Amino acid sequence: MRVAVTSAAVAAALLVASAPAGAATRAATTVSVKASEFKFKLSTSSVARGTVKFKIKNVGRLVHDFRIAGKTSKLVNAGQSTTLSVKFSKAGNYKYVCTVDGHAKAGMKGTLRVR
Ligand SMILES: [Cu+2]
Repeated sequence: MRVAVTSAAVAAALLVASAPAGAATRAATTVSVKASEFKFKLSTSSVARGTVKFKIKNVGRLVHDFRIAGKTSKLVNAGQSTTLSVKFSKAGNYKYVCTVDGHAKAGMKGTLRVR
């Protein structure tokens, strides 16, 4: 009897655990990115695998962009926003930078963890 109850509990736990993972692969994750001189501020430092929609807002005064996993957003003027959708099919650490000359070196870079 105890064995039966335990395996039912395990089965229920597995069902609960698998549901959010399935949902995560379907719905895109949104990450807000604030760009300024000379740093990025992301709303999260790690995301689940799948499509991530970066909502990039330039809260600084110079023009900036956002590059990750071989994809680069368009240049964003001060006060403007853009989006960049990137599909991450493998877990790992992905470096991001601003490609404007000298900006990454000045601090506009970081790492996003995909789990
Ligand atoms: Cu920049």
